[in-house]
Amino acid sequence: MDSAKVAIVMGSDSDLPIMRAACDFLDEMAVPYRVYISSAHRLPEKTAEIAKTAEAEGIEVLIAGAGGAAHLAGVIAALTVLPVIGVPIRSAALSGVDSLYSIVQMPSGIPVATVAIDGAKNAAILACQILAVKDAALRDKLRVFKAELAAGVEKKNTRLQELGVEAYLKNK
Ligand code: RP5
Repeated sequence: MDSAKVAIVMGSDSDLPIMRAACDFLDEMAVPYRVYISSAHRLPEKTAEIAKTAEAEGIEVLIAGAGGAAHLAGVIAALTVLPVIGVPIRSAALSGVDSLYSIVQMPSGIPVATVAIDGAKNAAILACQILAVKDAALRDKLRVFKAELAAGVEKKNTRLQELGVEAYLKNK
């Protein structure tokens, strides 16, 4: 058994280019994870097994990304008491609004923490923040990450003040 703390599940390999951002952020934070393709509709028993065995396998947070009639995160949340973060994947027909509504509108008692459409990176950041409640080293890494975000905005603002709107946009 590995020491994975996060399980990333997605409904199809077509979700992988988006869900990869979650893998990348967990790699950056050196948080071990497992990644699965499963499906609430096409492979329901396997999805249930992933959800039911996660806790015993040492998983502490699950991230589930799916598009369209996106029931993956909700089904997983129904089968575990671990926190589940849902990533609505942008769909061709309805631009991901279908995915968003399917994931966010959970019935009372079975919450899924839903991020923005295609918000896989935010899902991983939130997963790290959940793990960091009892991991001071990870908390420090997240502080550095957020300080870098702030520094990036400061830098852009300084440049905007120096150049003005026209030149800033021309040199962007
Ligand atoms: C969902 O249906 C998947 O999560 C994916 O976002 C969408 C389309 O799947 P594919 O037809 O590309 O396999 O279950």
